[in-house]
Amino acid sequence: MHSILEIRSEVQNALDANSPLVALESALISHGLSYPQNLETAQALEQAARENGAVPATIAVIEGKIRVGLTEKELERLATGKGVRKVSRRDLAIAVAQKLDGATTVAATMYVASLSGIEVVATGGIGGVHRGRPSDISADLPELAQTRVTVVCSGAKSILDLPLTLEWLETYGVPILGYRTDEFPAFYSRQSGLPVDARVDTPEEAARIIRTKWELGLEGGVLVTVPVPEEAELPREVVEEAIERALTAAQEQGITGKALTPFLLSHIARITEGRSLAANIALLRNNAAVAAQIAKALAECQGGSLA
Ligand code: PSU
Ligand code: MN
Repeated sequence: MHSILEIRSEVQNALDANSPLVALESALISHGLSYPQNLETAQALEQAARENGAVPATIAVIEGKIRVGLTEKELERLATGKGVRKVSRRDLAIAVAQKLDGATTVAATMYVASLSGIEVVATGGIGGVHRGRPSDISADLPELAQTRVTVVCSGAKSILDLPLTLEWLETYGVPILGYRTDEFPAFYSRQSGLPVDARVDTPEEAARIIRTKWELGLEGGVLVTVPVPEEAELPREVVEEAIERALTAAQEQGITGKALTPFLLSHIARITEGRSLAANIALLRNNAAVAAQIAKALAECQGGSLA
């Protein structure tokens, strides 16, 4: 069997040179946003990573091949394709063996990033524990517990149960850093009222904690949380009301499982007349930029931090 990964040459060159890299998830392209904003956002995230000194590697499955780094055409294919499967950890083998197109969630992106040797993943919000359904836990959480990758995000999607999500991460030993914040961000809003484990104010401070964790032999990931830029923030009351309405609609229409997240997100965008969408795109771009800066700091902080 050939290598299970198809790594784009630009990405391979950066890996060989130990240059900074940022992996980007693709579920947000196929399932989080709609066309054409999804394609524009995917391109903007790659650009934000580049402008901040890292090579972007958007990860996806194309006709059964796990691709690390995509061409413009492939981004377009994910943004416009109808039958693109949302691929989390459990779906990876199915998508490969059945030669499907798949857009990877944070969990699957983390796994592929770690196989490739990429240390940082950027996204909007991770999955977590669903409100009122504590047994519906995103595969993103156990992935953070076991896979050695840093995930830069704006917290968990605010449609989730944030306190329960944080409890889960504590149980499984995932450190949560606040990037220039003392509070766990609430995706569309900058504050949640919940504390992070440590505040960091520079990419170097984040890199030092991440490297130290791994040097201590503590496997698994680190979560770096970055609040949405102020000018794009939505007031918490507005978000809460929109979420309540979306959750009620989901219940009435019997939406569950992997369809739930995309349903809630698009419903909330309609209720907030696009403001949630603008916030989502702004935080994604900002997270890609911060992720690139952390990747750079990590590249300059290779081992030895315990010495
Ligand atoms: N955040 C968004 N839009 C998304 C997602 C997160 O703003 O589409 C995706 C991510 O790919 C995340 C996934 O990994 O939702 C979690 O889905 P689930 O709860 O089904 O595991
Ligand atoms: Mn779920």
